[in-house]
Amino acid sequence: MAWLRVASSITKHDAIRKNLYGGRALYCVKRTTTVLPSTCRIRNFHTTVFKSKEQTAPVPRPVPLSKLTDNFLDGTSSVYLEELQRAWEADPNSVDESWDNFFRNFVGQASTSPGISGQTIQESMQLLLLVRAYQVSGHMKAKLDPLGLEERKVPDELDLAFYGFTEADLDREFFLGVWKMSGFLSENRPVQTLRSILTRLEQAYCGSIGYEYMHIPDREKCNWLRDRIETLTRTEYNRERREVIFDRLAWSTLFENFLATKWTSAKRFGLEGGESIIPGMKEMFDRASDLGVESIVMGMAHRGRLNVLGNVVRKPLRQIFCEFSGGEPADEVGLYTGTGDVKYHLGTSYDRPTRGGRRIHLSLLANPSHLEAVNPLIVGKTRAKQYYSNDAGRVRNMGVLIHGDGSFAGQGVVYETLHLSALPNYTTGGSIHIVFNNQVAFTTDPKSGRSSQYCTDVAKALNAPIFHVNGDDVEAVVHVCELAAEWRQTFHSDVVVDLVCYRRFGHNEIDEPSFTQPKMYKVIRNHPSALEIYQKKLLESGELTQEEIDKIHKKVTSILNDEFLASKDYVPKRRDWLSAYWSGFKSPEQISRIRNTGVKPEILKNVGKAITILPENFTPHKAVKRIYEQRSQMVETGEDIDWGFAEALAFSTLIVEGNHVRLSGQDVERGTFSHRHAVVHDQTTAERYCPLDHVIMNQNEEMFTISNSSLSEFGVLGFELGYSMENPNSLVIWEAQFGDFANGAQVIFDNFLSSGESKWLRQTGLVVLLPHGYDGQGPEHSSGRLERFLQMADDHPYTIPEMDPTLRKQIQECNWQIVNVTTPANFTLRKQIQECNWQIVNVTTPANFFHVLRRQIHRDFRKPLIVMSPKNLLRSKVCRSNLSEFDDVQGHPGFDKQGTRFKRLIKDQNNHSDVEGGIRRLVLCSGKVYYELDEQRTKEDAKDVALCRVEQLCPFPYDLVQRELKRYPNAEVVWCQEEPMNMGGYTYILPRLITSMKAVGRGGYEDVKYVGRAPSAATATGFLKVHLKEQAELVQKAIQREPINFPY
Ligand SMILES: Cc1ncc(C[n+]2csc(CCOP(=O)(O)OP(=O)(O)O)c2C)c(N)n1
Ligand SMILES: [Mg+2]
Repeated sequence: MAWLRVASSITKHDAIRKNLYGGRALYCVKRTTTVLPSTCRIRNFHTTVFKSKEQTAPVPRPVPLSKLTDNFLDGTSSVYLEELQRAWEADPNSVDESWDNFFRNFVGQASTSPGISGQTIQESMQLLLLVRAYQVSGHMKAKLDPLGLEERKVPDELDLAFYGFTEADLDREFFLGVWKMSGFLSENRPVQTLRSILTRLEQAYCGSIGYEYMHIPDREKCNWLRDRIETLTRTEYNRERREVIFDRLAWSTLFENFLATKWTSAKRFGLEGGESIIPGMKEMFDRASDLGVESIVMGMAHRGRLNVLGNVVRKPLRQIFCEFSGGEPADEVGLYTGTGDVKYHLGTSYDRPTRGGRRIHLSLLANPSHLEAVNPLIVGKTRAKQYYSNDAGRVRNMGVLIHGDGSFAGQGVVYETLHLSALPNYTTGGSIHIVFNNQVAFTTDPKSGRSSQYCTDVAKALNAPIFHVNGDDVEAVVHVCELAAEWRQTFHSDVVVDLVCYRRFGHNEIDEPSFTQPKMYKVIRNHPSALEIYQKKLLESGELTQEEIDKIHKKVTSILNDEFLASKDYVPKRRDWLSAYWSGFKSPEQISRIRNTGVKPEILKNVGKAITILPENFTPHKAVKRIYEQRSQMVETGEDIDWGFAEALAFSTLIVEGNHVRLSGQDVERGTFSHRHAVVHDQTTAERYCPLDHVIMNQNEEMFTISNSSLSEFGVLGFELGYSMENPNSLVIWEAQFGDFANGAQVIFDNFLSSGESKWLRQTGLVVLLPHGYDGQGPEHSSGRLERFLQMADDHPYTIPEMDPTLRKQIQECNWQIVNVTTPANFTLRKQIQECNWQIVNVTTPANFFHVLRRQIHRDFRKPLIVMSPKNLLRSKVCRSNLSEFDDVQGHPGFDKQGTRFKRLIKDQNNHSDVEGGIRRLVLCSGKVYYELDEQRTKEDAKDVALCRVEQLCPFPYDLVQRELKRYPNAEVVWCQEEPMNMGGYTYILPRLITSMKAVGRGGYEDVKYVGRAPSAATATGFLKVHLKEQAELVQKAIQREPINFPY
């Protein structure tokens, strides 16, 4: 009967909704699929039904789903449906398209399909629930654990009996179609017996793959997946593909075996137990390449890294073996090699040929031990690649991340990185995540390691599909890996492959796993490898013969042996140094020239104008309008340039010179302290305008990028670091909201930024702006924790860098253009800054900020720059510079012997001569306290006190400090800071100042006086009054007539 099916369809729809909303009040759905609360409409039907009929058709009363029986057709619904069918028969266009489809497909079919004539509404609903249950929970019954130890309760919803079906129903035919659905529920599916429906459901959802996607609130995406999961028949690989898969699995397995036999007691964090990840990755990359991916940036931890390097990235095996034996490349002796790192942290990049005959560029980033910390870098680097290759569709460059099960569930940076995935200025069009889920983390079982059912549950928050797969079924692994690539290239969003496997040995090869996982390891000991399982399967099916299998084994083993032999004589041709864009950049032992950073006055004026114009008919907020007018005035008069404008001038002049500038962090567009206003908002239309997007004609939209970020430090700083590593011709900046929040990203500072060049020979010019300065806002908003960055600096506290004679010779012999090299100090300076791990500055003038930013780009090497940036100086009337300090005109302020450039130390502003014997005290300080000291000095008319600003704390400006010490031969030397004694610059400055004093014969430890706050646990007081008192005291003390007591 037509009724049955009509009503069944309606109830199907309701059943789905009820299922989805967990039995709560049903919702009505508009044709546009906008969901409205039930209270807003009358009934829980497909509302389009009412569109043309609201006036004529009787409105049925709601019938609770649980109460629905065939008899309900006797009620008002049947009248309604009769009406509907009659209307359709008279004019098919008079009813909604879905009903039209329905009637066309099924009315009349009943009479020719006796098999389904007995299908009741109840059964239709139950079948629909059954299919839904498999879609939602089929993965709970999937055979995911190769060891079979997993204890999971199969949900009742996957049991036929739950729906009232019995054995007797198995051979009855049923129809399942629902409009706008794919897979089992698509309208064009033939009728099937319950048995075959169930068989396919089991095959599709409960085999070696468990699909989780029903959390994705997008029908199109779910249907896309259903099309691929719920195919009419099972999809199979042909013989040719199987041979390739087998060959790749053999490589993966035999590689680990080979390492195990050659280096029996070495730690290598092998992937035994999860070898199928290698064929999986290879097939994933092949498929991605077929779909347009040209370059993949990869990140992974220790486990299986060597295998991935050798078999996937194709780093030459002889090189891997050579490194494994501890061989140092001959041509690197005497060159800068840094500290190096253990072999399972190293990265590399290669071009890999694909199965489809293309080439794909693969780069594996080096990473520290800290699990998952590399994630944001991968995404950042991928995004940078997309910028530099004009990959606007984000289809040619892709990030792939390999995780461990314990770390994916446990590390917060996983979530922080996932959360960048759809943000306009951070998205990369989706990353593929592979979780190497060996069901253990070191010695910790999942039940102690996570609260979620799966280790991948965090990805559900981002609506990523998750494909759990049994690692023993290599074909299933390959299948989901391909599917992941297809998903990413289709929907441009993240996707997760959860490769459920096991760890054949201990956490590393010398660990004893039975101490802690005795039961598991009893099973593992007798468990065949994935290769053995696959080999058996192919032999049994007759697709490969024993001879063919032996041949593959022999081939792989003999190549491994040959490469091992070759590794003994292996000498790298060139250093694994800087990649393509970085050629010509200098390593620390190659002296780079120092360039001036002043800009021609005409350029300054022109860009200054360009970035102070707002479009006509644009209505900025009136305070912002005033700021832009003031900036325009600054360009006009060349006076009183403030911090925000100096920064904008640095950015715009770099853009004019063709560089890419990117600044990101929390609220950076306006600026936390409302000083930047880089993006202006129209007060009537809410349109945005960014003047720095219009510095040059037809400026690329992203050439200047400024972006508010998600509220993450670890994730966003990591992202920007990865971004900065792609191309040196970019000024990439991360700004913390307040400096103290940077400690949420401590791993990035400790393990990447401060030590990356030393460990992995990779440079970065990333700039980090950390608002810092004591202005009474309490412990959490005063300090950028300067001391921590200084503590990680590797410039020597007791050795003043000397000019190495061989270096001088090297410079003379080479043909690099060297300008302004006049004194040994210049050589020293270059060597010092190139050798030091990073630069730390606390700059006090807008002009010096301009130059220190430009200096990052105007040199032939890259170094990270940490800036303690000001807060109250942003609006200060005294913290201003003249435009002449930015230009390169000889004789202008700012221009000295060497040209216009960043000043590492700003000498006293009182025109002192080379020797000033009458000065009783030399106060060295850094940052905004200078202005307070200067004010106090004026107030007390203390002309016999000299104030010197150490603008660059690291590397320490030994040369300039010595110069100032000599200038004031009789002065008491004071270090003044506003931070507590155990913080700020003191502990870093002290030994370096002593070294400088000794060098000029001015005493030692006891002669360096301290003025500042007492040691403290908290960075600052929470009481404004206390702050003001402390601040006044320290400033007065620094200027007081009486000598300062030692030490405090
Ligand atoms: C942030 C961090 N914490 C702790 C460790 C020490 N550690 C190294 S491996 C490991 C276990 C990781 O487990 P999992 O993510 O499941 O990877 P598996 O070793 O099992 O492949 C731990 C705790 C680390 N490297 N990084
Ligand atoms: Mg694990």
